Amino acid sequence: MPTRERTISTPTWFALGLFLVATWGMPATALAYEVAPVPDAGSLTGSVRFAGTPPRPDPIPVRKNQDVCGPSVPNEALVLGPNRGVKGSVILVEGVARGKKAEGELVLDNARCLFVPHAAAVMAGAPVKAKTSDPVLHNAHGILSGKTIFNFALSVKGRVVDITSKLKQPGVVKVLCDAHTHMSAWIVVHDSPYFAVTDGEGGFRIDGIPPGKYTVTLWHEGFAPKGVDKDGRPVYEELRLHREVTIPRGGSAAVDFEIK
Ligand SMILES: [Cu+2]
Repeated sequence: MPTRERTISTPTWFALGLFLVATWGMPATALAYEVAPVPDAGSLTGSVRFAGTPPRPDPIPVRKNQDVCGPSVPNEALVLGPNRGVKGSVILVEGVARGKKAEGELVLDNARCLFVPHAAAVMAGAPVKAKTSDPVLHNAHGILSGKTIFNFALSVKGRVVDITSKLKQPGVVKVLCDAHTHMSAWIVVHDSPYFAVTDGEGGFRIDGIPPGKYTVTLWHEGFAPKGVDKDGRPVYEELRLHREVTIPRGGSAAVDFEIK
């Protein structure tokens, strides 16, 4: 019997080639998240603590509008609470494709020449607004992977800009005010609503998680100096730690991170 070889037709190769060309260089897109009931949901609690002797970064000098902003602002890269709990660490449960609905709205304020909150997290597509409560000109300039994804002037006290549509891709967005080189903030955009930002004591809690095994990521903006950016802002080595966690049916799991 003659051997019949399976061959791929020229049009198929052509189509495959077009697909490869079309997808080459595209950022990895997250799986579409689906809101669904979560029977036997579990929760994740934990903390982030600083181990060892914490560095004490210098205050950041203010170069413009000192009459409103003051001569310097505290460096918010590493903010420790009681027992060296690390405030402003972002905790992400990875790979949850179905589950609870995202709730609430993130408002990034410019208040007394600081972005408030300094570190935040949001689900891609969930409502986010930037506003200013100050009498000086600020802007909110969002950068993801070295590219500007939004840049709005916040010129009038009370002005609110909706930036929801700019935060559709998961990733770590650095926010700068180009007018004030002492100002910076972070928005971590996640592909599901399963995230938390540690409180003033370094604690966090995430509820409504479908039972199962997950990788949990800790992200922190870092405190080990890496130099300065083009405007002289201090830049730090970002931290990412990963842990495997099993969320039990209707129960709670705990994970404690240490950074140093
Ligand atoms: Cu500003």
